[in-house]
Amino acid sequence: VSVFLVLGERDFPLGFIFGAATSAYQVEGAWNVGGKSCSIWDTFVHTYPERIVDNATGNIACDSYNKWKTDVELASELGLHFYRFSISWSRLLPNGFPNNISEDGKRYYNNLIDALLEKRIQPLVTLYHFDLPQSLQDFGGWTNPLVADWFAHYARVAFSLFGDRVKFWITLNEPITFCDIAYNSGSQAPGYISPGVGNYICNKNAMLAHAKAYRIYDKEFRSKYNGKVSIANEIFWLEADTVNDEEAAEKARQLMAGMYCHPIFTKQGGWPPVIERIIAEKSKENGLPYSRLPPYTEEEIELVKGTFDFMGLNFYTSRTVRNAKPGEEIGPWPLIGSSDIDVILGVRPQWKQTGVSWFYIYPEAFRKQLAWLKKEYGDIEILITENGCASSNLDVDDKVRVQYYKDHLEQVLLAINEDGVRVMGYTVWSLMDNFEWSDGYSVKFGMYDVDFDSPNRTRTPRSSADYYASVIKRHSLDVNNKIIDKL
Ligand code: PNW
Repeated sequence: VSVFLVLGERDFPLGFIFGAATSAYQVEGAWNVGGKSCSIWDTFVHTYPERIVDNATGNIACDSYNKWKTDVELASELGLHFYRFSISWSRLLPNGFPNNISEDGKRYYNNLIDALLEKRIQPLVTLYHFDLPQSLQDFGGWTNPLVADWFAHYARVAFSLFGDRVKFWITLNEPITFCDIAYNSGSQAPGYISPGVGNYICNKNAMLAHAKAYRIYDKEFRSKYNGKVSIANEIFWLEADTVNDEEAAEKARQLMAGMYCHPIFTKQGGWPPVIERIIAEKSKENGLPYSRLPPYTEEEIELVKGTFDFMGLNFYTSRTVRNAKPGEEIGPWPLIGSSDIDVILGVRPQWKQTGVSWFYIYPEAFRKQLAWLKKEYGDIEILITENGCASSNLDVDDKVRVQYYKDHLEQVLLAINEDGVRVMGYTVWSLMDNFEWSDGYSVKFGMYDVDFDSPNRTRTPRSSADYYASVIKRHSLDVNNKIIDKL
C-alpha cells in the first residue's frame, strides 16, 4: 500500500516530535532518601527560606521519586513522543565523583527510562538542571575550573549506564540561569552574589563542562549508541525599544544568546567579539590589569567549538532594549539590564503579564527568535526544549495556557514554512505543576494540576492537557484533521 500525505500549512512536518519536560529538583522530592546527598538547591532552600515564596522547599515536591509510574501514565495519556526529565547528580553520585555510584539512583532512573520506552516514549535526559552536589559547591562549584572535569566524569557515568536506551541528551539546562541570574542576583542557588565576576567565571566553566561531556559522548559512545547531544539555552527575544535602539538590542542579544551560543555554534568559536571587547574596556575602567571575562585559550576555543548535534532552545518571553541614560541605575542582568553593556530592559504595554513577574506574552517573538538564531548560527536543527505558560491560579480550564500554546505553535509553523528554520520538535514546560524555584508553588506551569496539599500529590489534567494531546494526535493545528497514529 502506498500512502500519500499532503501536508497543509497548519500541519507539522513528518518526523516533528512533541514532548513535555520536568526537572529532578522540581518534581522528585525524596531529597535525603536512598543515599542521596544534598544538592545546592537543598542547601539553598534550607539556608535561605525567606528567598522562596511561602518558604517552600522541594523536599517532597511532586513526589515523583515514588510516583514515577503515574508520571509515565500522564506522558502516555498525552501521546508524547518524548519525555524530558533530568538526573539528579547527587542522587546518582552522592559524593559528586564517579567512584561511588548509588544503586538506588541507578534503579530509579532505570525504572523511569524502561517504563517510558515500554510506552514508546523516548527519554530525553538533561544531565544538569541547577542541582549541583553540595560537596562540589564546597570546592567552589561552577566557579572552580575543575567543575568541567567533575561534570564530564558524571556525564560519562550517565552515558554508560543509560546510553543504550537514551538517544537524546542535554548536558546543561540554561547556564544563563545558574550563572547570570544566580551570581548577579542571588535568587538562585548557591545564593552567592558576585555581579560581573562570578557570572562570567561560571559561564566559561559551563561551556567547558558541556564541551568535555560532548567530546566524551563523541569518542566513547556515539559509535555504539548513535544518540544526539546538545545544550539547552534560555533566550529571551530582545527587541529594540525604538528604531534608534537596534545597536543596543544587538549587543544585548550577544550578551544573552551569544555568551552561550557563540563558543559552541559558530565557526570562529570563543566569546562574541563585541562583548569580549566591551568587558575588557570596562575592566580597565575598574582598574583591573585583566578582563573580568576569563579569556579562552586557542585550545579551549577548539575544544568547545562544534560540540552540538542540534540546538536546544528554551523560549518563554521577550524584552525591549534601550541604552541606559548616563548615571541611570541598572538592575541585575538578565532580569533588568546590564551595567557591563549599559542597557536597560523593558516590556511593551501590549504584552500581557502572566502569573509570574518576569513573564510577558509576545508570541510573534518566537518566530523572530528562531529566525535570528538561523541567521546568526546557520542552518542547524533546533529542538524547542522548553516553552510554556505560567499562571498563579488553580484554573482547571486554563484558557490562557491553551491560547499560549496555540499562538506559539503557530509561530513555530511560520518559522518552519516561511523562514525555513529547521525546528525538529517542541517541548512543553511543564508536564505538571512543580517547585518553581524562588516562586515555590505559587506559580504553575503544568498541563496537569498537582494537589500539593494532598499526601498523594494527585495529578489532574487541565484543558491544556487535552489541547496538547489533540495537537499531537492530529500532528497539526488544524482541528479538522483526522486523528492519526503515532508517526
Ligand atoms: C526555566 N527568569 O527557568 C527552567 O528551565 C525551568 O526549570 C523553569 O521551571 C522554567 O523555565 C519556568 O520558569 C527559568 O527568571 C527560570 O527569567 C527563571 C527565569 C527564566 C527561566
